[in-house]
Amino acid sequence: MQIVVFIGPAGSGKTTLTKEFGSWLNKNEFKVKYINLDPGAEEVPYECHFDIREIFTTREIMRKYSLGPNGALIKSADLMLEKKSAIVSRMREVSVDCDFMLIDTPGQMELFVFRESGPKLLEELESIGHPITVLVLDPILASSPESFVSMQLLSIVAQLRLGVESVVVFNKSDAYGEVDLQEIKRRLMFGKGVISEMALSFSKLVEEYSGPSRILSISAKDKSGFNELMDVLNEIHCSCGDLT
Ligand SMILES: Nc1nc2c(ncn2[C@@H]2O[C@H](COP(=O)(O)OP(=O)(O)OP(=O)(O)O)[C@@H](O)[C@H]2O)c(=O)[nH]1
Ligand SMILES: [Mg+2]
Repeated sequence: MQIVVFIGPAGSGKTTLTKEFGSWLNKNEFKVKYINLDPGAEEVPYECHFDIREIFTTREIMRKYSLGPNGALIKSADLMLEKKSAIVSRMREVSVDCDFMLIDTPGQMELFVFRESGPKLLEELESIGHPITVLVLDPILASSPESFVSMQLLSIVAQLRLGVESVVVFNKSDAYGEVDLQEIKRRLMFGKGVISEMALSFSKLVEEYSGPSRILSISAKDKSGFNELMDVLNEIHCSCGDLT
């Protein structure tokens, strides 16, 4: 069984991708289970096999603790840690008879990655299967070579914090086109000044740890790039020694 955790900045398409990649997997005869870990979600477009909102919602937290939206989001992240055992135990039940467990996470990526709940939850999930994160990004965040490298670094930071391997997907290629890696590389090579030099050396460093095949352009809306995403997930899944 593969556990795929979709993380990423607000509005990058995590929820849409969870739904569309899941239905694509279904059509390819895989058994899929869906988990929603976003307590702030109003609606989710897929059938949840476990939904954090069964335990609490961000709206309830705002009322109960008289908090504003940001305070409630932080409290939600910390509650996730408090309720970790109950959450993982529900996930364990759900993991029976399934090929892929797809996990949707909150838009406030920093809460999942930098507070304790995300790393601790993923650590516990290792007892069920080997999680892989998919960092879902908007192509607008890679509009210059320097911002592209910043996103690569974000992926490395997520790997360091969460302790699991990560794939970067630039979503919404239907609207923005595919991210041209060759062109970015070329512009990085010929960039002038300290910032460009810094971007180039960071880019080399990132490639050492993740490789170019870990960056994909996809469209959740058009279901394009899913074969490539599947190939990379399988490659990581096999390289971590889990051949189930
Ligand atoms: N054009 C286009 N729009 C997309 C794609 N994927 C998602 N969107 C749109 O992007 C917006 C945000 O999508 P969501 O799936 O809710 O993104 P999210 O990352 O789950 O958002 P939060 O959970 O609120 O952070 C919606 O309007 C989607 O319809 C895509 O592949 N192409
Ligand atoms: Mg979402």
